[in-house]
Amino acid sequence: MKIYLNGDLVEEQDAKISVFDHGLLYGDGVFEGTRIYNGRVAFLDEHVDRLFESAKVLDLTIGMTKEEIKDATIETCKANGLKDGYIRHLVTRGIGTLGLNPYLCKQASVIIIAADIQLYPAELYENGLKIITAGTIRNLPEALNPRVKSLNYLNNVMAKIEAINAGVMECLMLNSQGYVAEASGDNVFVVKGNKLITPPSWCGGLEGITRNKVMELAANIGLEVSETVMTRYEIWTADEVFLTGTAAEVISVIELDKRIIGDGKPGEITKKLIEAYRQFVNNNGVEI
Ligand code: PXG
Repeated sequence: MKIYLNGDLVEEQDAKISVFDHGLLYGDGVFEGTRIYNGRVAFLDEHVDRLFESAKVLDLTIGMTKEEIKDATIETCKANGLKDGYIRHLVTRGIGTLGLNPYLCKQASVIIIAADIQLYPAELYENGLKIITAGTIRNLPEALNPRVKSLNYLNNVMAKIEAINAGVMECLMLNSQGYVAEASGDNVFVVKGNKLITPPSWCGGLEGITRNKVMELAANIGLEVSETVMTRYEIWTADEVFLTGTAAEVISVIELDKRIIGDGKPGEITKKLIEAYRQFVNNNGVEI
């Protein structure tokens, strides 16, 4: 596998960074996860825009233009002959001293990995996902805003540990006020009648690119879509619940904390949106 590392395509075993890189020392950096479908990169502009926005919040200078990052992405996909897969963009603060000061790091490191993707088993798309509510609350937007896709993902890792230890693969994360924020690596949606709701990102979630597309697709099939503050009341009383994310796409949630949601199987609206999303990503994107 060839990895893009600071302007070069290098073999995986040569793709190394310094132990003095602040990405490692402090989780100081940003990332993106993007999919390749049918020889096309899905939502490349959106992911690169979010990468730059996350970097901007951290006052991290990437040292490449958006166009250069996009060209490097396509080049990396080509070098690995990928038709379907997953791209991880990483921008770290770069090499510095054993001190927090990011301004002593001269140059950011830019890494692009294009690889195969590990997906949820197909069976879970047929039957739905069981999740728990994590005790770990989502990072406060007033502190490290969850809209920043930073290399410090410990908040989500802590929640994921709870999910796995409870025997499930995902979890719901609440914010400090008890409102629903998102899942550890996905956004959350509730269907009730003809209404589709998802929390606004100020409740403590990433503004998911899948989420935004699904809101558009849902409006196209006649649903009344809104960003609404919600508690678990909305989930307990929902007709359908589903998660969205680059890796998961759209996936039904059928249980929360062992309590059945709706009628305990993927609902008709969720199924329609799974299909509409797959249709979209298989027919759009930037050609490799
Ligand atoms: N919330 C969080 C915390 C995420 O990390 C999403 C929501 C969904 O956003 P997008 O833009 O992807 O619709 C994410 C994205 C992985 C993996 O390997 C996780 C994500 C993306 C790609 C891979 O678990 N999370």
